[in-house]
Amino acid sequence: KIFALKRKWTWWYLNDDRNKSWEDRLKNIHTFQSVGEFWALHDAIKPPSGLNPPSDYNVFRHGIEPMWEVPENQNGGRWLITIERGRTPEIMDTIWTEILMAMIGEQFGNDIESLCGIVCNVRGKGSKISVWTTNSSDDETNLRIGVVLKNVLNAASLAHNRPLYDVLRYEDHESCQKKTSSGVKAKHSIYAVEAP
Ligand code: M7G
Repeated sequence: KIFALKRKWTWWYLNDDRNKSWEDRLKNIHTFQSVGEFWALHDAIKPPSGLNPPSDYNVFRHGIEPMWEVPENQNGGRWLITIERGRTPEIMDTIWTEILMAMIGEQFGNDIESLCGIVCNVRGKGSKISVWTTNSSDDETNLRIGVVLKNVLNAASLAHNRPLYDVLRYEDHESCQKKTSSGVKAKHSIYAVEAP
């Protein structure tokens, strides 16, 4: 039996070839619309921790390219989870798979229409996982998406018996593109554990 997903998703890979432009490094690997196809792909390719930095995985709603320039991302932003250098690589793989399952499993309800996809940036200096949303000014929707992420990751932290993250920070793509060494100011923050 084929367990159908509600919509199509495309998995992309940005390779580590530093001699090529960013656009030329980005390739779409496969579009899937069933649970079986998703797991076959997920298990056939390397987990994020097996990629050579700098490279990325992106899983986006079919039809949305994982780049700032397209209309769906032009005014968008991202919920960002930073994975410090010293953390075990499995943490990144777990966060990646947990958010992926939540996303293709429709745990965001109607807000999925505002969610474009998820990104894993594998970097030597510390990797990042982010969830891209289409309108960085739509605070209500972005905060609801953030709360679902928090719930998914807190449940996964319990299941894996270790805290997977400290904080989710929302920033708009525009400030990321203009970022200086001082970093980007977050528009919203959601902590894994609220301050007492
Ligand atoms: P990054 O991969 O988001 O973060 O951006 P990093 O600093 O952790 O590596 C690194 C560089 O990749 C940017 O400065 C851009 O040159 C390029 N780049 C990243 N993104 C997401 C895009 C994009 O959406 N479009 C284009 N044209 N370049 C991008």
